[in-house]
Amino acid sequence: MATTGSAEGASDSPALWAEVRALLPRAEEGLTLALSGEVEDCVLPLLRRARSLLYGAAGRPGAATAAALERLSDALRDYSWEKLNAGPWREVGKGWRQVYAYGCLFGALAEVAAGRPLARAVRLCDLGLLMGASVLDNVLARLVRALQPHLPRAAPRDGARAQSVRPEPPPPCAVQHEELIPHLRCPSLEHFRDNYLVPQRPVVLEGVMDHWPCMKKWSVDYFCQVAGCRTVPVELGARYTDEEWSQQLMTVSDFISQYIMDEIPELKEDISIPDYCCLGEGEEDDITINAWFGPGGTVSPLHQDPQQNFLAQVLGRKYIRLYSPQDSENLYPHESQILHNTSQVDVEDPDLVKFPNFTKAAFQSCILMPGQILFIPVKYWHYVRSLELSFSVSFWWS
Ligand SMILES: O=C(O)CCC(=O)C(=O)O
Repeated sequence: MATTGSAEGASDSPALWAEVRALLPRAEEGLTLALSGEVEDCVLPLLRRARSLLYGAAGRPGAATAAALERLSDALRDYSWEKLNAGPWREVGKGWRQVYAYGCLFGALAEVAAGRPLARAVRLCDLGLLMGASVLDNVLARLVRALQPHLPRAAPRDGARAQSVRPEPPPPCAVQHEELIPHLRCPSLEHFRDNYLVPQRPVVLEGVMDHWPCMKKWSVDYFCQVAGCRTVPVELGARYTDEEWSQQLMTVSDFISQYIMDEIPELKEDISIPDYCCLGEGEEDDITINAWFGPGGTVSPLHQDPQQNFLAQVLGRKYIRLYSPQDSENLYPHESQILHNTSQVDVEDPDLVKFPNFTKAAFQSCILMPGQILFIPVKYWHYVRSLELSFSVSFWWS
């Protein structure tokens, strides 16, 4: 139930504090502050001090306690931020990421305790989720979930009505002189396994996602309403191989308003894991679900991934080309470790002087329409260009 009092959703309510406080262990000893990696000794007293401030207050902490908690949060976040940015990400110790998550947690709690608008508390939780490592049974995810209903829902964009009726998708544009990826309507599990999964052949699946709520609900206005205040990583640039490509953290609203005109549970409730994933060997929890949201013209350069992929198209159309892993040599992968899964060739405008063997590589293509799911076998090279504003969901499974 929303108890918001300001445009940004105020937290000035004892009931909200009680709800938030209930997410933490009851007793101070329960909040062990255990870290799964070494950190410098000077950090532990700060963590312990923040914990005792939280548990020292009988009810909602007063203004002075909230301010002290905020200062400790700033110190913990500043210090661990340095460590997070000191070298390659894979070398950052988990302990430092947990310290950052604790810093964000204490900061978000200080915001709620101080009765301030909740947007900053939500931002701190998102930063902790993105850059930190899980603490206290993923308390940041639980906290953001508790705060979100108290935020006001963003109004639809200027002059736009929330779209309840989705526009008819534009007719498919023809892919000429190209070998088309076969299309199939709801094949049985056995048929899919024997003819596509086992021989590792791509296929576009139709009718499989018709019943997913996202097919009726998702629109740009819906994203603004449900997730407008959430912070997500955004890739800036037409393609990640470009020099000027970069990543930035920003809110969904800012992204949508700046660029169209990243772990959001409400949107996940509107999709289903395709039944075909049960043919894999991994557990359902091991499936990685990613959302791909971007304006027309966004390109994912030709690359390969180490898992099977179902790419489900919800909004807009995408032009997709697939090349078999057997053609890898003709696709000129980058030599650097970080980009070795990405081709150097600009697929739709290849430099054949530099990459003469590229013409030897055979490919299949399709225009993926809303409601269709493309099966991309393990390590199949894929190139994707959005033909208009597009939202897709990928499921990486093994
Ligand atoms: O849709 C896209 O732009 C890229 C999708 C992709 O690369 C993937 O699902 O692995």
